[in-house]
Amino acid sequence: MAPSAERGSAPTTTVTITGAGGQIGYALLFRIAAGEMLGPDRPVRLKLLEIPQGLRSAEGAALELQDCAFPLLREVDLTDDPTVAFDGSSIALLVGARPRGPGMERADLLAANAGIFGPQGAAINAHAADDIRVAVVGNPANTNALIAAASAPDVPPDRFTALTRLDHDRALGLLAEALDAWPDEIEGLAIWGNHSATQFPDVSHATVRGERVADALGARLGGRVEACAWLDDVFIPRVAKRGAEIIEVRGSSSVASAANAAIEHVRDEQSGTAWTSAAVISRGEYDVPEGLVCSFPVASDGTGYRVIEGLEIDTRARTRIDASVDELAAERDAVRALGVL
Ligand code: NAX
Repeated sequence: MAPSAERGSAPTTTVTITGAGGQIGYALLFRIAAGEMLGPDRPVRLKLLEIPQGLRSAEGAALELQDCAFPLLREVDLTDDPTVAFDGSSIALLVGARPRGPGMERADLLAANAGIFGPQGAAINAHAADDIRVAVVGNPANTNALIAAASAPDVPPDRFTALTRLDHDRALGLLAEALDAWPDEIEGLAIWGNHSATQFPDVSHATVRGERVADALGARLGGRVEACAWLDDVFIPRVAKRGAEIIEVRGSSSVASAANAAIEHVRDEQSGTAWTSAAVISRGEYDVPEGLVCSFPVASDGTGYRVIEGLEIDTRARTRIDASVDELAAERDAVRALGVL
């Protein structure tokens, strides 16, 4: 117990992080405690959930948090019990997940993660605060979010989202490099579909310094045909496979960039944004079947992500979106076949 958990006038926000003893957890905790996710005027109470084998590592992180003497950090609790971890939680970052082991089929992976995200959804349903918002990072993120939401029938489904912000930021970074621009000079980029190799990083509505990205690329690469070829053959596969590229070069998976994207995802949902990408539960927008957790271009007025509607989708984009949505539907069907949904 902290000496004076309710010190100061601003109410303390309880943030739960699962998998807190892992790599992304370690990259997240200090930035959240420093106020980079919720802002410099919102004190936080961190609740760290781990499996028993991960508790020691989370405990070490908690000691380091204490050593930072963050003024906004009111309390740090560690537990391996989801009912304790989500008690009173207003924001939950579900990072811990079961990775694919050797010889594991997709159905085994989905089943193993259903065994994590189902009980966590149920614990959120029973114990979280009324204003709970859940962001799923652990893979397969979209379907894990679907399972958690289905296990929390009393929580509005739109409170559950999954992270495709890292894909969005990867696309922005690579496009900025190709256009010799700053990332914040590019607007209107979107990630559609699944956080997987089938995702569709879409520049068809994007502009750079007010000029259509397609035109700017054409001017740099020698024409529209060349620009389309670069998008299809270089940009889209490189964004979709960036995680594998990082593993190959760095020798381990994306960590700091994933934590950064998770912080931006929650920050923008809470403080508002006119345009970014996030996976949200489809209400049938753009003919994506209702109930799938699909990445769309989204906006937030501070009360949650909403799909930006009314964008024109050409046949090329439609084919790519459909391929990724088909994969999401197959994942949902596989989970249904396990009797989880
Ligand atoms: P680590 O293996 O370093 O950490 C995962 C932690 O989760 C471990 O400490 C483990 O003990 C814990 N854990 C496992 N089951 C748990 C449970 N039931 N309850 C609580 N904790 C549990 O992985 P890390 O590099 O941190 O990655 C975490 C997840 O993020 C992985 O599933 C990874 O695939 C996913 N990613 C998602 C990204 C996205 O954009 N959506 C990008 C980065 C990352 O690949």
